[in-house]
Amino acid sequence: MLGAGALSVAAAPALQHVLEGVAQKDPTGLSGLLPNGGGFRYYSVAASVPHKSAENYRLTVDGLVDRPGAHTLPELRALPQTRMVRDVQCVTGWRVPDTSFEGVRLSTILDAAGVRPSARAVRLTCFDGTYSESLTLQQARRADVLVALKMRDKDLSHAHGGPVRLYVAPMYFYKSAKWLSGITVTDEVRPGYWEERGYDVDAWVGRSNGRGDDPTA
Ligand SMILES: Nc1nc2c(c(=O)[nH]1)N[C@H]1C(S)=C(S)[C@@H](COP(=O)(O)O)O[C@H]1N2
Ligand SMILES: [Mo]
Repeated sequence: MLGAGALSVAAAPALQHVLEGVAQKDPTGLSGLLPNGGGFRYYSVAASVPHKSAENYRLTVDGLVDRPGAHTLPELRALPQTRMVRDVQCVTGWRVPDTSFEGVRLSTILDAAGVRPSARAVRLTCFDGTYSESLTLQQARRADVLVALKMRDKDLSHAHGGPVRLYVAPMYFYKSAKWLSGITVTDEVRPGYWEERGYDVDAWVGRSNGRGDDPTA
C-alpha cells in the first residue's frame, strides 16, 4: 500500500517530505484538513483504527523494567497532569501555533515501572497496529514529553490519536505517536515507522531531517 518504504533511508529529506504527503494522503480517504481542526491535518498510516474507550483502553509498560504492567485511562487521569502550550510542527511544513496538550509525563510512568540500569531507549507502539516511535531514554525523561490525554483542553479525539497519544513537544510531530498503547523499555533505539523510512530519530524541530529553518527561532 505505502510506496515510501521502498526508498527508505536513501531518500533525500525533500523527497521524504513529498513521500510522507503522498503516502499519508489517502490510505483512509480522511486525510487533509480536519473540519474545525484549526489547521491540523489528519494523518494515519493505517487504513482504519479501532476506537478505544475508558473501559477498554490499556497502556502497557514492559521491557527492561522491574514492574511491568498496564494503566487504564482512569489510572492515567489520576496521575499528576502537566499542561504545555507550544507550536505543533509537522516535518512536511504545516504548523499550528499555540496548541495546548495535557497529560502525564512519560518520566512519571517510567519511574513507576522502575527502569533497569541497562535500559537506553523506549519504543512506543500504537493500537492502529502499524505505527511506532522511539526515543532515547534521555529524551523520554524530558519534562516536555507527555503521555497526552487532552489537546486544547478537551479529551483527545479519535482523529487526533485519542484516548491517549504521545506528545514530544520539542520534536517534529511524527514523534507524537497517536493511539498509544505500548511502552517498551529497550537496550537500544529501535527506529519507528517513519524512521525506518528515513526520518531522523532525533527529530528536534528546525535541526533535523535536513531542515535549516527553525520555526522556533
Ligand atoms: N499512530 C500514528 N501516529 C502518528 C501518525 C500516524 O500516521 N499514525 N502520523 C504522525 C505525523 S507525521 C503527524 S504530523 C501527526 C499528525 O497528527 P494529527 O493527525 O493529530 O494532526 O501524527 C503523528 N503520529
Ligand atoms: Mo508529520
